[in-house]
Amino acid sequence: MSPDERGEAILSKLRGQVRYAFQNSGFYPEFYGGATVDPENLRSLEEFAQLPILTKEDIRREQEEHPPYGRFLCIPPSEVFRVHGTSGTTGRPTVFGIGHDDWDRIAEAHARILWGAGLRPDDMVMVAAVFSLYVGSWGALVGAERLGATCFPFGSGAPGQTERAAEWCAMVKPSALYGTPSYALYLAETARQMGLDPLTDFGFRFMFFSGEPGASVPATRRLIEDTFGCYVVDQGSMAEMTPWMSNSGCRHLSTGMHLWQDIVYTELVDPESRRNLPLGAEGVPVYSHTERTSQPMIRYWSGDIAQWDLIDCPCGRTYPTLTRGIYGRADDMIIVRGQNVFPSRIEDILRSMDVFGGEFRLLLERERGQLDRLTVQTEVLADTYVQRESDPAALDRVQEEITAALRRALGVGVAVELKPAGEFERTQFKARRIIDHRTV
Ligand code: 8LQ
Repeated sequence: MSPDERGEAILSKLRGQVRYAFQNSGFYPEFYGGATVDPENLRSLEEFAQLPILTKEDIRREQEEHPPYGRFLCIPPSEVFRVHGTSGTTGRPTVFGIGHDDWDRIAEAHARILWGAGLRPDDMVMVAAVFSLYVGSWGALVGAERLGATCFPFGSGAPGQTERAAEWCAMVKPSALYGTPSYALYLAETARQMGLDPLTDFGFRFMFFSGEPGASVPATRRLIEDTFGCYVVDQGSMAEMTPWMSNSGCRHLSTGMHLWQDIVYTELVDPESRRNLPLGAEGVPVYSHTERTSQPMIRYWSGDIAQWDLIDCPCGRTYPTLTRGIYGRADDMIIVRGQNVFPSRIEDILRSMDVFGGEFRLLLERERGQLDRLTVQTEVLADTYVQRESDPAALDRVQEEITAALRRALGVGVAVELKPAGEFERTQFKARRIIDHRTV
């Protein structure tokens, strides 16, 4: 559809969504108490953009006062078909109740989007993410099921499970994989330690990822594609926003994600003024359900940083695109001597270097009255440490090389510490690479 024509269709869905939430939830009438527009009859997308923005804090507070769902629920609790939630590692967990009709619509949306990304009914999809409260794995599963693919719900997270995953990949040869980019790299490392070659012993042709940056980090994406001989698609908004695949790449996109605006409507918003930003700008994605009847989230603040634009994609989609994916979070952007530094940029540089050992950590420190200090702790290949025995300056040279590459790319100098490959823990879920020791 042309963007204008689609805008009309989206407005009609959003108008219905907001009216429905206003009339059927206990939360939204109160939340929209001071609204400058009529939530029961929005006349334009500009009016929609005047509704207040909802944050995770709002959800937490509401759910604490009215457990377990808060007054978001628009259906009787007995009609909740699935309960999902966030893990709560950074505060009180949030709960989402999903009705049966919504679950069906999620399956339908994910099937459409996966088809657009290149999945077909003759594929076998290995879901290599934990089956728990986390809705990532379940969302991938229902979408693949609805599309008619063969599903292989392997899961992840249990001790020894990655070794078993490698054995199963070699045995049943799934053609597609869902998980996190970190997990795909961990699986490859584990397979190699077992004497398996992910390129020749496995049969992947397609991998779709969500949950963390990686699939749109050029060097990481290339590494995964070369390691498995597959192509990679980046996906993912937020668990609360399921169908979370509404941000999705396609077969043709080398980085980034199209925004399937008719499924989940996304605005890009200035982090300070909170006003809508035009195409081409960088800002915070704010998401809205357009077809939720159980627990709709409207204008939900992601806290992420991305840039959006209209691009001429060979897939023919006219949606706006997050051109470089989601590359940072507003709150873990590191400011080093006035320069904004995103961990995903550092990842891109490190992974493009031959000596890189597979993992890294970013150590943040601050002393009283001083600016933030960033140390990049990076693994380097074991060979470099072996080489040191005959050539004591080998490590210094590698350190200088990495320091220079980071300075060139980031525009500021950062400290670099080398560690032998295998030093840092691998993850079966989302990587946590920032160690924040800023106490002052
Ligand atoms: N996040 C999620 N997807 C991302 C991506 N493709 N690139 C960069 N960052 C991404 C269930 C789905 O996996 C979505 C999900 O992970 O939901 P969560 O657990 O609620 O986490 C949401 C956050 O993960 C986002 O705000 C991004 O910071 C990150």
